[in-house]
Amino acid sequence: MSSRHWQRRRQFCEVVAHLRDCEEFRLLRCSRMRDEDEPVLATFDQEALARERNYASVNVGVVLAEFEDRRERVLRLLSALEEAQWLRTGLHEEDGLITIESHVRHAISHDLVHLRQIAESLR
Ligand code: NI
Repeated sequence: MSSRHWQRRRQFCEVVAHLRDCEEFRLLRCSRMRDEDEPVLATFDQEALARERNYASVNVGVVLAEFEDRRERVLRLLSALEEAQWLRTGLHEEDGLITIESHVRHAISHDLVHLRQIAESLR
């Protein structure tokens, strides 16, 4: 297979691994906002994580399954929330005061950015 093929395949793996890790943080942040009063939510260094978890050489099937598992856990958490709990807050290190709701809205546009990126890499 061509080197361009491998290059695109690697990019795809990296994006999926990134989405998996974002979902892991999302789960943690949402559950902390639900359970604690205005927790401080630390940012994470995406580049460092990519190196540490070796995004470039992951098994895409495994990573997809891990993403799915975390996404499902986030959805379970969200669907169990009472309406008022959507407005529970956290203090995000970069974005300041956020709510579970605003965090989820942000997640949706983040998904779209990366979906577009994947679609383009498949052209
Ligand atoms: Ni991203």
